Amino acid sequence: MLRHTTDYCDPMATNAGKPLDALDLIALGEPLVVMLPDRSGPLRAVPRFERGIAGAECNVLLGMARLGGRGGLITRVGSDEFGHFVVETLRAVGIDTSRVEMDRRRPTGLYFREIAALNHSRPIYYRAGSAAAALSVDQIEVAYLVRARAFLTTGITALLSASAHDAVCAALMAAHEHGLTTYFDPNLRNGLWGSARARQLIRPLLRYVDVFLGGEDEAALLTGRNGSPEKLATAVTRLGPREVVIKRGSAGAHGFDGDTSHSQAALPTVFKDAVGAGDGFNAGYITFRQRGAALEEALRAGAICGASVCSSIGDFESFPRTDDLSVLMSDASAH
Ligand code: KDG
Repeated sequence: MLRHTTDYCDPMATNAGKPLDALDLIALGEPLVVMLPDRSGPLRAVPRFERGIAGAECNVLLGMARLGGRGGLITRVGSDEFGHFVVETLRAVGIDTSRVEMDRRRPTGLYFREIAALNHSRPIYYRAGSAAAALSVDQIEVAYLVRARAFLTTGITALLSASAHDAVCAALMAAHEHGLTTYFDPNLRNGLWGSARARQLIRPLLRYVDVFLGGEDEAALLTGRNGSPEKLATAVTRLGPREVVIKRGSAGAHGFDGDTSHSQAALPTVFKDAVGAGDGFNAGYITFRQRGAALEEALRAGAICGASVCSSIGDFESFPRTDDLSVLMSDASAH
């Protein structure tokens, strides 16, 4: 079961001591309303759905909020019921929504999840022409970006539309120039405006990226190389990023920060669905790095958060809270 909006908030999460308007991370990306089926099988045979919130960048912000981080989102949603639902859900956990524009003509992006055999799920999108596809450079304000220590976006946003690609490019350049740590997850998928030209559209962005958090296949496509995770990580650094995490699903993750290289095994989980696991990994990894953790510890936090997300069908509902994560971290380091 999805939790009620107000339960997303971690009572242990505190922002005490931080300047009121300071943010740990600003993200740029499309929030989606997700409809989760109450049973497996083709959607034509599913009578009931539970509404949730999704979207890669939102998932990262929601995960970080569970761990006490404060984020802000730059985006567009429709001025419709789902748009209000998204804004209220994010606000309820303290995410700054002052840069969420509500569009009177375009709808909030929506997708349905279909669960096939063996728990493989398939997304079915209703996002073409969504409000977020009209993201543009007009929404990128340096004065807002510099409130944060870090910036994150994904290839989903970069490939939504030509104007969204421009916005991603402008935001990455500005964040990089103003000393924010810039994080990028390619999160490549079919069916978006730029999907067929992903390599050509994303490669030039990587020169403004500090930390690359991507899959093996994505790193191979973007670098034009194949090989071990170590080789792929080195190849990615040649495109710009100084720190690279290669996420490998059930084979774990490999990190390289210029000095150290470390491989983390995937952790066992009660598996329901992997969608959102990469975002959960990112939220754990970024939070730990921001708090000064070494590469190895941040990879472990990422692996625990990613594995936790796999234990529910929603994108982030089973993301751990601070106290649970501390216990899981000590258990994992004991093995
Ligand atoms: O990483 C999970 C997201 O990708 C999901 O919540 C939404 O598929 C999605 C998309 O394309 O934004």
